[in-house]
Amino acid sequence: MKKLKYILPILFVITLFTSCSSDDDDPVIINETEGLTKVQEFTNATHTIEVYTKTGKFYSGYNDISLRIKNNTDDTYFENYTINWMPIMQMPSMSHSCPKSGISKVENMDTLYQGYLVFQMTNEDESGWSIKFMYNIDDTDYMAESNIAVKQTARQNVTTFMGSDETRYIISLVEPMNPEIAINNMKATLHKMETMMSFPVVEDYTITLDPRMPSMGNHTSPNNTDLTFNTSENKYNGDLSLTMTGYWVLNLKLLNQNNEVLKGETITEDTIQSTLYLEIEF
Ligand SMILES: [Cu+2]
Repeated sequence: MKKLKYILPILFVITLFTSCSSDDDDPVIINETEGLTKVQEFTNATHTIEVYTKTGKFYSGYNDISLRIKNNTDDTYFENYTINWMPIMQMPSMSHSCPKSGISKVENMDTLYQGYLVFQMTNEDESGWSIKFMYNIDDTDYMAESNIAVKQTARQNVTTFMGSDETRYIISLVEPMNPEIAINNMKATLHKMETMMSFPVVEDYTITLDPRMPSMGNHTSPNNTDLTFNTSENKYNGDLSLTMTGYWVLNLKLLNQNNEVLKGETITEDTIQSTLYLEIEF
């Protein structure tokens, strides 16, 4: 009995040690959808595409979207395939798509794929949009399609506008999602509307930033920086300084590669808001 007293703790320590080691042959089980909430499933005869976001909903503006494809016959998830999507908004007289990324596998994950969509508008009852997925598993093409619900956000986190170059652009707010009283890392997307169905990323422009609080004499904040294009993220990055909680207007100007202003105005005593802006309230 005395011996057992010592052997048990030793065994326990050995177990701890072996279960913590990450040898290649024992698979580390991670929940790949942790922190995500399923929005809906797209089902066809053979597969179920599970679509996830952080909130479990689609919103107007920028949406990070994750997905995985389940085999309906044995409930396993596929690890290698190619997939693309076509979001469509059906309007009374015409239909159009929206800015979108490609869909690629999340680094260090087996089953989870990721991309983004920017819904530039939505109907009050959340209707109008659908997504069609086209994908290929082991040299066979498949398709799954469904209507989706897109909620309108309270504040303007996306804006569609005509530039002075007669091109229609879309800017969406990516970050901060949870603004703080601090210098926030601001990210935005910039796409142009080439056709109703094609919205390529616009590179190497500049988006100037002047955040203001209309309720408090339209004061600004120190240490903001303009947004410039980041090649690795394919988005625009800058610093957004927020000195207090409340409602802020992020006044913007869009400049092309020659620094010509395509849209927006400098804030002065007479011009209290740019015609190009986003909103934040926190
Ligand atoms: Cu529309």
